Amino acid sequence: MGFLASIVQWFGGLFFSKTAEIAIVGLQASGKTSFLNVITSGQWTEDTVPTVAFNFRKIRKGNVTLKVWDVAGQPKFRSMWERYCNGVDAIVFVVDSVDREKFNTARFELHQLLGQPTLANVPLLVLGNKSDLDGHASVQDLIDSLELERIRDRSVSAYSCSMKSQHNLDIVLEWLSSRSH
Ligand SMILES: Nc1nc2c(ncn2[C@@H]2O[C@H](COP(=O)(O)OP(=O)(O)OP(=O)(O)O)[C@@H](O)[C@H]2O)c(=O)[nH]1
Ligand SMILES: [Mg+2]
Repeated sequence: MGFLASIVQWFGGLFFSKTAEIAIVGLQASGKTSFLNVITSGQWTEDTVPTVAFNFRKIRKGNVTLKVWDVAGQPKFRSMWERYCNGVDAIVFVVDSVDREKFNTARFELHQLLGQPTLANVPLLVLGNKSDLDGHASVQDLIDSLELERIRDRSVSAYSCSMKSQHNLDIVLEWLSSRSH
């Protein structure tokens, strides 16, 4: 890149930097905190502990700043999801795509959340996590099991991914960055 171009880009980063605020929700042990750790540090760590309440981080990617709320997934914390999702640019709903016994609960909690009038129209990204493990559900399985076709008042995207192998995380980060303004 030429000197002038790099100066222009540097100023562009200062003056045209954009922000997206994101809330990550989903059942316990689906991999929300692992996601936050991987996008913050680029590193996979096995030893997460169940989140109490929430984690918050600001992450800079190029000229986009992501403000990320990672909200706890255990039943006693789920009534807090709406509060953290209120006013964000996107909701990320993480599912353990191997733990099929929990798909019904995941569907219930997802539709319950999206039914909140305060969250109307907020774009949704569904992540079927743990694609590194055998027997994981496909994206189509998730669309069917979570009844994503029923959601008509907002844009919905779904990807299969793995925090451990970082499968599809580039696409996911691009999707999040594209919510910035
Ligand atoms: N194999 C595999 N394991 C994963 C992956 N992502 C997360 N895990 C594991 O799943 C478990 C739960 O991960 P967390 O990130 O703590 O889950 P969480 O959704 O934040 O859970 P809560 O904070 O309780 O809501 C941990 O043992 C992780 O190591 C993945 O992509 N592949
Ligand atoms: Mg967590």
